[in-house]
Amino acid sequence: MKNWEQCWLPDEENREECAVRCEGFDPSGSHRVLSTATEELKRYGRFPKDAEVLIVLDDKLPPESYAYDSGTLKLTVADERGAVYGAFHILREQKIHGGTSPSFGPCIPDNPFRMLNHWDNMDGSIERGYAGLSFFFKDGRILNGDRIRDYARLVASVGINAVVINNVNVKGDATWLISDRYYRDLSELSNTLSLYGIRLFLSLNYAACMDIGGLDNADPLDPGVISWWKERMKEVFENIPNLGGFLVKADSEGRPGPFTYQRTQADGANMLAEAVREYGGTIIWRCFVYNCMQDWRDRKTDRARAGYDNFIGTDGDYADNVILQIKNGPMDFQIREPVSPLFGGLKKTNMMLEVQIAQEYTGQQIDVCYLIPLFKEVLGYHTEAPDAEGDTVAEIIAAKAKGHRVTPGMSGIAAVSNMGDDPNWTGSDLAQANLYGFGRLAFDTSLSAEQIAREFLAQIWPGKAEEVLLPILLTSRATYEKYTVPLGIGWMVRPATHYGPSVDGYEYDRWGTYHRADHLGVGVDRTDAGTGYAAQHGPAWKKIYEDTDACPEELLLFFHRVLYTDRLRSGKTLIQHIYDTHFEGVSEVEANMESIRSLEGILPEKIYGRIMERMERQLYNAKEWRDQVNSYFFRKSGIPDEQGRMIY
Ligand code: GCV
Repeated sequence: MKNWEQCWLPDEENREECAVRCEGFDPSGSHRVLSTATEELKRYGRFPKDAEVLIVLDDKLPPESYAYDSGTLKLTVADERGAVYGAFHILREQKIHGGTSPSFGPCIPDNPFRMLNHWDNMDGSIERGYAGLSFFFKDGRILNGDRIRDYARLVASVGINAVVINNVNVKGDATWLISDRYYRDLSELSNTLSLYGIRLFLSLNYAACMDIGGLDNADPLDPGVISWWKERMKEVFENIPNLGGFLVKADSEGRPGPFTYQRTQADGANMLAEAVREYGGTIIWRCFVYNCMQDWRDRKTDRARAGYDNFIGTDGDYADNVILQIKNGPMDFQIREPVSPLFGGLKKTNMMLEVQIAQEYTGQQIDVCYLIPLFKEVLGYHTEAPDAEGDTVAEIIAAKAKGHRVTPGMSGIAAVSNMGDDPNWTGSDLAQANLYGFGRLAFDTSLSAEQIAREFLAQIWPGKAEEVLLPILLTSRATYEKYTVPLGIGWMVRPATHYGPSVDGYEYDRWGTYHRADHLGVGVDRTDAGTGYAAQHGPAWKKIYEDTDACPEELLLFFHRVLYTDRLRSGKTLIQHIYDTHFEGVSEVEANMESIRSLEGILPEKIYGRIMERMERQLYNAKEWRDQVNSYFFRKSGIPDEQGRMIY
């Protein structure tokens, strides 16, 4: 008996299996992925009695794509992965439309890489995990079996084609993943993933040549280091089938990297890329490189600048099997940030967008926070200028942008996973929408946040529950933002855990995360007169961001220091805006709780209970945020709330 759920996937029903015939595939191949697709259709598909579904290979279609003709029950596919995605698409439509699927397609994935990054540690814990423990690792061992198979099925059903199973902070046992201690288990795990067309990636310790190789340095230009990696990669790729390559966090938050040897990030990435080239391997190199030992007194150093400053000079220096993975914003997955200026800045480098569906700073899968609206904003952002063409982040990561030279197939989107071994995979039932939505959006960036939410709800809780939950999901990001951090300034979270308010929690610390509030105002000047960050966005955006009247208001405090008495576009003073939004945020959570109460007896009891339990915690959290933020600014400014509400 499995103690985990199937989320949006169809339940197996006792019905006659349909027949599935495949045409055009090489008869001598083993076709494991194709068999997965046919199995899914046979076991879960709903077709007329005695019907036969036909899967036809069409090599004119772009990789991984598919189309379905419901009249003839013909699924035309580019390859075996296309068959899996096509099969799941049919099942999804059948579930939504009460048993029948319309024709669709051709459906062509926008992004070559559609990836999940798990931050799982080998002891079973998960860095920033809010849904239980790891299902990949336990006590230094690798797990396999039904749960992994169901994981692969679940994520492949929304189009995920690559996963990194271990934390980017690679220490201890995890460094040994590239050694014979783990080859056998990794190879089994990789085989399971490959059934659903998913490539396995591992996070790599840049200093493995020292930590497990016994070398005295990790200089990427040192011949001894180069040959150690070459030999090790040969062994690794020979022993682990279906291995796609490696994700590397170097020179970041205490992790080793090429800077120690006065080499560039490109030197480090290229050295590894050469070692994996022969095996078709890819090196995904993160741009999250900044000084985490900053002095809070220093107002010139700006963490927001760091990614761009560290990487822009290396544009064009990377091997064609390197992809730079860039977080959506220049800081760290805050509820509101500008889009990283690296996307527009790098013109000759393969790039991948990194988002986080683990809700580290956005409510930790306790508070409802549907993140697809945020991801849509990032994808739709014009990197050159608001009215430019062919320059959005979506176009850049799909290798379709003007003026960007990239290697075909070497770009895409990755999300830091929100999954764990909780029965519902994501702790919060509503957080499943972020997992579902990320996959769907990565495949088709033109889908709207609302379409995705509707699709998700229609499969999992249709009818009245869908009606009630849809507006809650769609407004949840705005609600969360209202009761937490105002106007893009970020942080104000409790250090270490990152859940709950602590306005000055990071203010006098070393992490480069300051709001600079005093008795007159709050915000960071990132114009040329301040840290100069705005200029990284190029002339058109610099002009907008530097002008307080033109700057998107939701980012005002990210770019400017503003006085509490300054008026916003609404006519309200900044301080009144802070008070009002915090009261509104809490009221919205209360209203959401009330609407969810109407689902008692409609949602399955277990799910209703789980959702309400989290809503209560969210309400408590929202009140803490409201009262701590409002009191903090009242005490700093001495300005009372115009409406005389309770501020402590
Ligand atoms: C895995 C933030 C998180 C860290 C995380 C890091 C990263 O700093 O708090 O837990 O480390 O980002 O993305 O590497």
